[in-house]
Amino acid sequence: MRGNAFEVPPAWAPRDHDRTHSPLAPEDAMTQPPAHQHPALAAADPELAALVGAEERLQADTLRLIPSENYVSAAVLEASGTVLQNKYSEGYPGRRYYEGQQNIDQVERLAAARAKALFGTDHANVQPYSGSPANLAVYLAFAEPGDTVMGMALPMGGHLTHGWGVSATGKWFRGVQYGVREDTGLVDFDAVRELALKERPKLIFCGGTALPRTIDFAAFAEIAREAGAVLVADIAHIAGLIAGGAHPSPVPHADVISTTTHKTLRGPRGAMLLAREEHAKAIDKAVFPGLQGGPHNQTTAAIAVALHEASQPSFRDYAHAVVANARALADALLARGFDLVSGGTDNHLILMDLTPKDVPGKVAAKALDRAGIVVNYNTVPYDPRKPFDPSGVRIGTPSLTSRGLGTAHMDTVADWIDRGVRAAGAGDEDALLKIRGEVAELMAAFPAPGLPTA
Ligand code: DSN
Repeated sequence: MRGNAFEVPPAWAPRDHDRTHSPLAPEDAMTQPPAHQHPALAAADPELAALVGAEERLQADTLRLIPSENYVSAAVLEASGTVLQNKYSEGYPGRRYYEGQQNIDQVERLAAARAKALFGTDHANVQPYSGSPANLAVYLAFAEPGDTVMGMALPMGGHLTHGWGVSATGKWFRGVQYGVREDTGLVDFDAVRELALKERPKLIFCGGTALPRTIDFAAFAEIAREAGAVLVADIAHIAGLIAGGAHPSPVPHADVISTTTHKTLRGPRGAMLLAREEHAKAIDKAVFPGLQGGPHNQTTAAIAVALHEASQPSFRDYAHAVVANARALADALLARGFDLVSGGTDNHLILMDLTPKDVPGKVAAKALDRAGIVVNYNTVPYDPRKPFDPSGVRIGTPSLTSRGLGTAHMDTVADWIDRGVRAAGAGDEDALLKIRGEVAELMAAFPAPGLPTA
């Protein structure tokens, strides 16, 4: 199967011949391969360089379906590997504890200004190291140890840091948890309201890690208001969809917005906290000096680049294509008898319950990995199995969309998943190997952003 057997890749994914024969539009520069193959690294540490090279090949050859992953652009990669990483800059622009901030202050101001403009918020803190520290900063800003906090239960699709028991947020605070209805897989807002009014939490988190449906921020905001709670929208998974207009924004509804920058937003591994002006001081104080030391300036720079890319018209196309691909893939899986939590998807993510297929999620995930299809095993709501050996598999379309695959490819992807899961059940390694070859052939026709093309 070659790329030309399918629909033409969209504008954000120019093919090799485009690069050779036509000048790149500025927004297409993001798809250029890195200018070098890590020559300094190869000379200094061949063992490590070989591992990086192997990872580059793995990311090039496989169909990456983990919904929280993506391919960053060459520009984001370059920014995150700059000498900005040599600099300490505890504090905030204009208020640092170290000298020599002439450039760093501008980098951080640029990143924060771009975040505010893209999401339409009063305030942006771009220093959190990643999503979990960002969320912990929110606790520090608004709650005291022992206070009640409320979030979606982890096995229902929430996140560890939303007050789940094994996390510091569930040990140092009193976490109360809501879920989804067993019959629909959707949030039961009557139950959420009842719990919030009974428990009167300081914080209510909405959002999570395995939610295939649109988050009703307005409904959560109304409940938070009634309960006197601060509403925190954790948009880590869907930040890119929101930026691209493919999911409603929490900005008019949430007091604080927490997000990582490396999922659908397609930036470096990092995070941001966005807030109304009234909460700006509390958030900043909680991040530094409350929780962190010096920000990772090379990451801040790469976040700025990613935010610039996400403000381009082509990123809107990307965000909508991610959702269109996920819907097409969900339909193709349903047609093959797969049981999808909530019956489908509104966003980038699909959660499959493999119980009717009689294959445990972990067995399926590991078999698909051998077939060149990278997914993660996942609990499904009301899962009778344990989290380390659950019933489900979680997939998503951000990465394949970054490579330029479109809705016309989703039947093929569903077919591979179907054959892979059946091969997993039957222990048919030859079938998995055959799929791996087909996957590699299609992937070769759709070079990934940021990866060498050789
Ligand atoms: N680890 C992330 C995910 O995969 O969804 C959440 O933090």
